[in-house]
Amino acid sequence: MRKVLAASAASILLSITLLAIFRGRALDAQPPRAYFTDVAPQSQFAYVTRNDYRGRKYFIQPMCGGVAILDYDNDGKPDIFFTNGAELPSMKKSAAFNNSLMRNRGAGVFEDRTSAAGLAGGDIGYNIGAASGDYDNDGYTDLFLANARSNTLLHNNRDGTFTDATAGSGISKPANTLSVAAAWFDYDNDGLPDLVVSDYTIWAPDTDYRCADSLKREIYCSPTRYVSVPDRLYHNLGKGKFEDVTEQSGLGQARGKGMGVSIADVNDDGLPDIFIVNDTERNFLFINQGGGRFQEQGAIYGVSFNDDGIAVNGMGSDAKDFNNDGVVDLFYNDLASQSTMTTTGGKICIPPMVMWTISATMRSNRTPCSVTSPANPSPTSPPPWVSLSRARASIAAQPLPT
Ligand SMILES: [Ca+2]
Ligand SMILES: [Ca+2]
Ligand SMILES: [Ca+2]
Ligand SMILES: [Ca+2]
Repeated sequence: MRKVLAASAASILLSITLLAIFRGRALDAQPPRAYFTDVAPQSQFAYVTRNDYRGRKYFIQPMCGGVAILDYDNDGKPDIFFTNGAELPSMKKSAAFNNSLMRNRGAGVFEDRTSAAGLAGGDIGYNIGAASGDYDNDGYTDLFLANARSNTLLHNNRDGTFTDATAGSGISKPANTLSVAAAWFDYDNDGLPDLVVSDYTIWAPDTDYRCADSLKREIYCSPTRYVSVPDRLYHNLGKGKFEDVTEQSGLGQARGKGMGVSIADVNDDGLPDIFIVNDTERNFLFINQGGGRFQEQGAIYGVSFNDDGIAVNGMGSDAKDFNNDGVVDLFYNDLASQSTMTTTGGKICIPPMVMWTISATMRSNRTPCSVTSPANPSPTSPPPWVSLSRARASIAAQPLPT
């Protein structure tokens, strides 16, 4: 009975939420329904995400497969870069593990320019995350790859090719640090994009733990088996040189298992702040104090834990003003159990699209976010709502029951 009541309450809540959405659009002409068509067959995608799972479970396999969107050739059409894994345990990047650069030719067609851009192969190990940014302000977007082993800085040569510019750049890290994601942002507003990298643990194939369930089936070990590490911040000195300012900036004082990175000025003081989601540990919100210093204030802003006070398996994240109230919101994903969006105004709520996928019993004690009409909606075009798309999965010895 309790379950039925909970489900009913959830249905009512959803109805209210949907009413709130449509009320904001009532005076608009019927907006086009958002939908997607799979246009991949129009292009010749050779890329396949490969984590090299061949019966032996290495801890990093589930982390494989990052993506960056960048217009690398400045033709006005955004191109796509995918990362890929490497052979395990050798970490060798044979052709099957190439990353992929797909050039946008328009009309939904992409061409594979990985080899032409000089991005095939290379002894760059197991690549996980990718972040695009024009770090040398030459007008062409460059790439950073967050890797197991050394990270990689790829300079855009302005002729359709890239050069590995890692050596001598100062972008280094303690040996065997497992990096997952990164973001370019100018934390000191000096005009030079700086780099923050989320780091997860210390890991190498030969120190990979092996774990089994009660039936002695091999499983991926819990993240708690691995040590936590600080995320790293690199100050851009210009001319392709960076200084690791992890310790003096304050980031080094917080140790976690970093996954998704989002940049936003959450307190509207003109200084960009850093949100880093951690796997099985509290999330970090590094508030920019100016002068190159950050303070971790996730608890003060209510984003350290989910709204049940739990440190979840934080995965990806994003920062956008989803309800058009002029204040940036933070979103993060965990494994296939729940998700939380927290507004920076201190109000904790769940966006309506996320509520659909939370179990009925959990929905009943959560609050839907208020949804307001965007400022000055155009009568002829859909309002500028941001959209949220997310992918979730879980890790299990056997397939999850449907
Ligand atoms: Ca392009
Ligand atoms: Ca550049
Ligand atoms: Ca800077
Ligand atoms: Ca700020």
